[in-house]
Amino acid sequence: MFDIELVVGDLTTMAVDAVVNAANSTLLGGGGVDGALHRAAGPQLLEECRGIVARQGGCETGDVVITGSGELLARYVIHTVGPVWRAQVADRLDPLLASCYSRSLELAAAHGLGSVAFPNISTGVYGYPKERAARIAITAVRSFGRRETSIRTVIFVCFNDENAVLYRRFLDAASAAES
Ligand code: AR6
Repeated sequence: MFDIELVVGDLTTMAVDAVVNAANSTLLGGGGVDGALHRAAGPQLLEECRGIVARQGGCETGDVVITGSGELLARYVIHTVGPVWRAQVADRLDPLLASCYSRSLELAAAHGLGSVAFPNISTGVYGYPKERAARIAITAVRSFGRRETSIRTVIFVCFNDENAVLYRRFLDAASAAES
């Protein structure tokens, strides 16, 4: 199991091997953390995303692509697309959100990366209930952590206190259950 850390702050300032972007399927930027990452990274990031779009189209919900990071401190950006919340089909959405986390880590491991920082995917513009999303994120990351890979540290970066409180509670409960 790798270390799982919780940070309350701004993903764009994280000095890690990869930051994960909560993108949309066009990969061409947007609001929220996506807009913040593109602004901080500069035009190089959008250029690389355009290259991916030209080669393979965009990115499906639950899928991932990797680019360089422009002017960010992080070395890479892993772009993933979370599901848009719709209560009527919640059971079909949960595995897609879990896939954002597990496939991001798979891609990071395939590149031999050691540290990855995640935002709270889908909990902003895409409207996922925060508690439900936090449980899914932590379960997916902890379950991936049983594998032997290059990854040593995963950081959940919460931008607001509501998410931070949820993550702290669920992470503490998971550690207590283990000891
Ligand atoms: N650092 C860390 N977390 C942040 C930051 C930041 N700088 N800014 C926002 N958050 P969202 P989504 C948090 O809306 O719900 C975009 O337009 C925010 O508080 O960024 O997956 C994309 O292009 C929330 O908890 O992503 C898509 O169209 C979390 O990041 C769409 O939004 C995710 O909120 C994706 O929606």
